[in-house]
Amino acid sequence: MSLNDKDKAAVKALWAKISKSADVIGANALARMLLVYPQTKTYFTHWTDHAPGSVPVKAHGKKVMNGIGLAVAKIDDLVGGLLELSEQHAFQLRVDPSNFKILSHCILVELATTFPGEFTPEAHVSYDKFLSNVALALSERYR
Ligand code: HNI
Repeated sequence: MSLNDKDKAAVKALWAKISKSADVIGANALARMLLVYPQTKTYFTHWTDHAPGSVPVKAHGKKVMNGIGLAVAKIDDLVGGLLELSEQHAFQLRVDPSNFKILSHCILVELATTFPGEFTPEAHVSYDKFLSNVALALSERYR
């Protein structure tokens, strides 16, 4: 489902409030993914530690949220804006695209628990649509 102007405004408004906490959200979302969906750990066998709060989890959580920040900036053209990241995940990292939905869900859970006041039903709907579209854009180069 494509994002309408209301969704885009809601995504940008919440991002403005939470972007300073992006590193923490990313690290927690990633840690949650690795714990709850242990099959995702197969992509990170080169790490020495997969525990919540570990150095690689924190560093990678930050990178992922940089990607989400890029997506917010490119919200009017997610496919074009995320093409390079899609290319990397498809051809270098070889991540099965079904995992994008899993991580998106973990990000939503983190947003909801960290910002219960700001994560209104309206923000929830718009972020759900936004992250679905991010996952779709990241899948672009797999076709
Ligand atoms: Ni992903 C690297 C963004 C989902 C596995 N990933 C990155 C980088 C960004 C990024 C940014 C760094 C690229 C670079 O170094 O130039 N990843 C995103 C985003 C999502 C996502 C925005 C979805 C919301 N990645 C996933 C998922 C997996 C995944 C779901 C696997 C389960 N990503 C990786 C791996 C790397 C990676 C593996 C390389 C990590 C490393 O240690 O080098």
